[in-house]
Amino acid sequence: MNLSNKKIFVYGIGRTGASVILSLSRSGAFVYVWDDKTSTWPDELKGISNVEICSPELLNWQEIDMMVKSPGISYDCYAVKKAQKEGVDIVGDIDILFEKEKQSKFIGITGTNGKSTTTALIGHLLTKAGVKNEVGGNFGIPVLSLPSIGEDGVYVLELSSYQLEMMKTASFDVAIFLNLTPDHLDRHGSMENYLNTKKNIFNLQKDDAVRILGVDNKETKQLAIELKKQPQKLYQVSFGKDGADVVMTDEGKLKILNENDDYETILNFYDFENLPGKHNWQNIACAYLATKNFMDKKTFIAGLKEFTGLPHRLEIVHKIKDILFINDSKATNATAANCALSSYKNIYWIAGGLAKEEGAKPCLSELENVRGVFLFGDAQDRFSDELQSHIPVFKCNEMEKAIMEAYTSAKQEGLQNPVVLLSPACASFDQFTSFEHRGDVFANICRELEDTVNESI
Ligand code: UMA
Ligand code: ADP
Repeated sequence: MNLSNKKIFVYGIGRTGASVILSLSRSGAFVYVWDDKTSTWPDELKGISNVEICSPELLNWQEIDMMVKSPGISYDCYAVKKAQKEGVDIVGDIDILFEKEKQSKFIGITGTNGKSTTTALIGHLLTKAGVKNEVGGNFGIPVLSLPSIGEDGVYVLELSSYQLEMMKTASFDVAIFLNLTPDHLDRHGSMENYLNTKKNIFNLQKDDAVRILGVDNKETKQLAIELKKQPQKLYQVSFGKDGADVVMTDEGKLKILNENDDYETILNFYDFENLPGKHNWQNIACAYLATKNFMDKKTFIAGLKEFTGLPHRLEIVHKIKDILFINDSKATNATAANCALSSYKNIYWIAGGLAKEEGAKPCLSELENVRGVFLFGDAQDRFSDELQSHIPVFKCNEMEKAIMEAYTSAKQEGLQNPVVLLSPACASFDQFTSFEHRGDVFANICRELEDTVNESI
């Protein structure tokens, strides 16, 4: 992609936009930029050349060669419609990286849940095996801020539906689609549209590329039928279903169908307690398949043993006597929260925030181990209505009160190995700036709680 002297409109100056502007300006393009909320330049962009702020309404669209849109900006806006009308190509940062770094290998990871964990795990395993790699994308590191890694290097990219929606040229050597459950439906409109954007990850893959698909959801199972007709190697990954190429059995074994049509046992998930919960089995299985051409089984197992998981995902942030405090702030939808609820006994569940379309109802099947739910934030009344005929509900308004009440209940009940679990099943933006902020606040309050207890002893 020769960008020298091209005129490019960059819409959005968040994390993606800032890295795009820097990269384009270094390539010799002239960049017009706009952001609906920011009227000041981020520090890293101050003083760079060939960049000018211009609103889409004032832009001379006839002279624009390309528009780069940030993933969070919907297609349903003036600038996108105008670009489409004027025949201006709308491109995302993933395609730009791919065009710049075609010589490298690309592993892409998508799905509703488990993307970040699987992405980080693959990056960690490659590093342990001595394979040069860079990890980024929806993971929080914009792809155009990643360094060039040459033909021996591997880009491991977490891809959101918003990024996949824009992708038109990137081709993944290995593409993983973990699972699909309702999320982001406000943006995509229907599960069908959500699926269609996600399955873009398999588009444009070369015939010798690898596809890894979790087939335990209705939509992904159907997709597998379509993909099986195509030449790329497809691994169907499933919890206990006969017939899948890769099976996670009830006993905790990872089994893979070999050339003789026999299932070969690769590992026992229970040997890796650093990644708790059955949902992590899916992440481990997919990471195994994605990395098996880069390392032997021994190296994989040694690397897996050392992986400690990511912050804000079932992260033990504190312990007071035998009460564990677990931060699962990244559970921003009910399916993710369900995984947490099925991973422990005697749970004092802290939930709330901005509810997704499906609310807390998908959690009704996983309440067996929940002693009570302590609610906060915008979703409090709705969650209370949905849950109160099933488990004790405590409306706490704020996170701090929810923690105090959950901790008090856990102490009073005196059950074995109790867990105070933040797994909100909601977005964070009503009371926090991000899921990380929400998780940090949770961890800090838990720590203060211990101090208070110690002081009172
Ligand atoms: N903006 C406008 N007009 C709009 C909407 C936004 O001008 O109509 C501007 C905002 O004022 C802001 C900028 O666009 O300044 C933000 O762009 P963005 O929302 O695309 O966010 P970035 O900071 O570029 O971060 C994005 C991803 N965010 C989203 O997709 C919403 C980050 O994923 C990602 O880490 C980053 O690129 C680097 O690749 C975050 C996320 O929440 C973690 N992702 C969603 C998820 O995981 O569920 C998809
Ligand atoms: P993502 O990047 O897709 O949001 P994360 O790895 O950050 O995924 O995990 C987000 C939440 O989903 C966490 O609460 C975690 O416990 C849960 N989770 C992780 N892996 C899976 C999976 N394979 N299926 C369902 N839920 C998962």
